[in-house]
Amino acid sequence: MSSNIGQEAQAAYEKYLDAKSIDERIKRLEEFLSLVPKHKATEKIVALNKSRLAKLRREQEAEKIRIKATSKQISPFSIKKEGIQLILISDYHSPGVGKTSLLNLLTGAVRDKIGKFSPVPEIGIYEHNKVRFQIVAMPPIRQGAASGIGNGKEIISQLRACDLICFCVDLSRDYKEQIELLLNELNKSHVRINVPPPPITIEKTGSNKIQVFFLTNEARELNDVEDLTEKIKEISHAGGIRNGVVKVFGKIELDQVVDALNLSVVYKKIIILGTKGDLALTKNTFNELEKSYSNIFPLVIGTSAKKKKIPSDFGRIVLNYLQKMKVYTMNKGIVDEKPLLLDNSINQPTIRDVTLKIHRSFLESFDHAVVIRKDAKQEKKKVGLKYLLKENDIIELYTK
Ligand SMILES: Nc1nc2c(ncn2[C@@H]2O[C@H](COP(=O)(O)OP(=O)(O)OP(=O)(O)O)[C@@H](O)[C@H]2O)c(=O)[nH]1
Ligand SMILES: [Mg+2]
Repeated sequence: MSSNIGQEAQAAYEKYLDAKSIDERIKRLEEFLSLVPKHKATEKIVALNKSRLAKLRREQEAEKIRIKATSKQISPFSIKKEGIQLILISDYHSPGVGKTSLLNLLTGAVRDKIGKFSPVPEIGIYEHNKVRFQIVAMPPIRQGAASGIGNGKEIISQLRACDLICFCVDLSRDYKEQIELLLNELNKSHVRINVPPPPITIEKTGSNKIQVFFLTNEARELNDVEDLTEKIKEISHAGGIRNGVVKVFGKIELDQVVDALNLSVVYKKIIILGTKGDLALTKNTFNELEKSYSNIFPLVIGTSAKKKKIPSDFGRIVLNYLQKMKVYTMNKGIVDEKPLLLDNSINQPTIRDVTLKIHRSFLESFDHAVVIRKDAKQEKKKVGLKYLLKENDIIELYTK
């Protein structure tokens, strides 16, 4: 840079050369241009740097647009979970089954979106007996969603994390077509439906090859345990595990060993919500559907958003289906209005589960608990961590 630009401008120019970000470079270059004396000898330098500045501003603008576009792409599908999350889905090829209408019926949200195609998730909160349910109406699922078609990856990744998937099936149209498409895409995405996770765990270890342990009586009583052990070892080996501990807790099939090795397999509970139950012949369709899919879907609920019909205790039905037990905590004699939901699907919950649900520190500093059970002989009881809980128990924890 020539010496006739002055010291200050020279210093600003050097700062510009050192600047890392676009914003910083723009700022330094503006500074330089304001400091450099404007005359014939500096004309070219000024022009050159004005052009540089314009280019930087264009780059800055493009960067802003890019950031905005990416955040827009991510945001509608990454839903912050709240309460018990229910996701409504349907078959794209049978448009307008009534998901947005059901969401509106349950939560009062999105009234103005009914009858319009929903390209992004719509969300509302439904409350039943102080339990909050987040209801999400997803855009419908296209054929090929499992391989990403129609935001398939984003939709399915949300389904994998939710508490309950609700297939919304229009009862006035071919129900089989709608259900089969959804089943097919979920199956391809390794989502197992309405079956408990297999009673087997596989953990990798550093050495000792593959060891198999049968840990319950049910597991030990399986036919030909030795043969099974060999097969499990072979499957694990083929699945890339050279060293590991396999624990079997109950009756298992070999397919389940393969599933246990595949981390992308998830186990989800799914119900069917039959929609438009006010239309002609839908009663017959409902009965037929319920019967023909009873082996996969133990719970099918008929609804009509038009007639505002959905069971008034829908929340309780969902909690039962998810095998959630409701208990209440108490602090200094005041019972919390909001229930605590405990998982009652595998083992009956205990006080220990309550401490863990509230905060791990409660388990470490636990002394005893007092349980109030309204219909029990002894209504109030001092108990320990292993005490088995029942629905509607009131619990006060005491720490050391
Ligand atoms: N007769 C009748 N019509 C309904 C019912 N529920 C929804 N509809 C109508 O069906 C059409 C589609 O309803 P939406 O709730 O927008 O359907 P959707 O599943 O959200 O549709 P997409 O967002 O396109 O997937 C609208 O015209 C609704 O008025 C119902 O219970 N009975
Ligand atoms: Mg909709």
